[in-house]
Amino acid sequence: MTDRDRQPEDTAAATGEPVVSKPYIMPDDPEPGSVELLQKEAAEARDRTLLLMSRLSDEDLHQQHDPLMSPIIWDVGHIAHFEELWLTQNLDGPIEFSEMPGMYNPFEHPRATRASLGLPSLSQMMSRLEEIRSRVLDRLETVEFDDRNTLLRDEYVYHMVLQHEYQHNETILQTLQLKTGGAYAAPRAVTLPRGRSLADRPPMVRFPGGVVVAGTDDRRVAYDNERPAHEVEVAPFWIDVAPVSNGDYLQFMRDGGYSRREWWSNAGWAWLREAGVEAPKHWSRDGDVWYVRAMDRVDRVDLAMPVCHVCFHEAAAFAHSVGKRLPTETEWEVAAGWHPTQRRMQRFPWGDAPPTPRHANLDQLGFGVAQLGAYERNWSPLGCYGMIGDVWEWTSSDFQPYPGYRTFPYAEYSEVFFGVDYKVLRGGSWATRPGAIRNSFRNWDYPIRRQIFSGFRCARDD
Ligand code: AVJ
Ligand code: FE
Repeated sequence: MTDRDRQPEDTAAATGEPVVSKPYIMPDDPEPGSVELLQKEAAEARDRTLLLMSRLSDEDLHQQHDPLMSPIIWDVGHIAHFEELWLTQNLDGPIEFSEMPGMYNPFEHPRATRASLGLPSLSQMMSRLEEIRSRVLDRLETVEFDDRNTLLRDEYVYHMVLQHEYQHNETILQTLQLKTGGAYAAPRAVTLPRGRSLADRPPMVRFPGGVVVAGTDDRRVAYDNERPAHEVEVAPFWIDVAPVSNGDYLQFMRDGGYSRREWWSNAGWAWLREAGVEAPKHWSRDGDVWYVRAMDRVDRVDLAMPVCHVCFHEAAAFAHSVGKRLPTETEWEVAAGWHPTQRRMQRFPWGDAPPTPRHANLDQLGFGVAQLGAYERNWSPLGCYGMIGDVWEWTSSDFQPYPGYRTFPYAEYSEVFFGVDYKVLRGGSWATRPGAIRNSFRNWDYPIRRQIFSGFRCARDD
């Protein structure tokens, strides 16, 4: 069934039954670059959006659950109108991002104001999704993938729109984790594998220094901020084999981490005074025992899981407390993908092949992080575990353009955010769809943000 003949009543949101879509590229998939594959991927992306919405009431969808987040129905409308903008209007001639319909234009309406926009009801939104998608699919039947059109070459604009939906799915999950009025009943569809002790591994590995190639020249799916590939001279450094665990982080807390001024930067201390927190977001305490909530599940903090929901300042303070620092984003990328003998950057820690459910904790359906060591394929050539999946990892780098950066196709994705206000995060989280992550992918947020699925690993100089 294509989205075109799908009726609103068939959808998960209408029936309340989750549609568990096939998450990964399968051997019987249509050929890469074919219209059939794009159709299939578009339907699969939409199934996931609808699955995430399937247990939410109209009220849940329209409410502002947190000032940092949009009402979920806004994300859904924005997904649809972004698709309309790029895959109908824009294919035959350039149009500007600012032509996005006012209500769904993120620059016209800050997140905290979006609940008062008079957003459509769920059933109106379902019709809107159908209507736009049917025009997109009609247009796809006749589109000519002309190599002289940089939007269409290698189906770039279709991959961009798919990734946009995937990214907003992660945004929706951040909102669902913050949901008011009862925890989100996560449609858990997979049981995450158990971890393996990494105690037989050294705690850190060393990069001997040298010239590497960071970034990518891929023009099929990479965003403009990942390009171009460029040589960087990297000094020798050490980096943690694994992300910082809850056990490590509890030790920091017990060592007085949240009250020892000397471990915090000035900005970090100022944030801490104002925020007044004593643990990662979504942690709670009963006497001496710490609990963590992931959607509707509350468990004792598992010492073997990577710490999640910490901000840059907490990550930097932890690193300082153990005599380390955060890696730069280049160091992170080297640790994730540099192949020492082939002298090239791999697309993923395990090689160039896309992830499967056995490679990393991605794709949302476990609805939480997995214990460290759970994925035996998730090792990089340098010897780092878990650089893709579970938690985004804070780096020490500001979000800046690479040398030779050129905006493509719109400045509102990256360019308007470049500067010293944002820190780069790498590697994706459990809430990231596999099509929206690779070693070169750059995420960014303010250093005070904890609503994202963020953890970190430490590095140090030689
Ligand atoms: C890359 C996650 C920072 O949510 O602001 C979605 C992704 N850009 N629509 C964001 C994005 C445009 C972006 N981040
Ligand atoms: Fe967007």
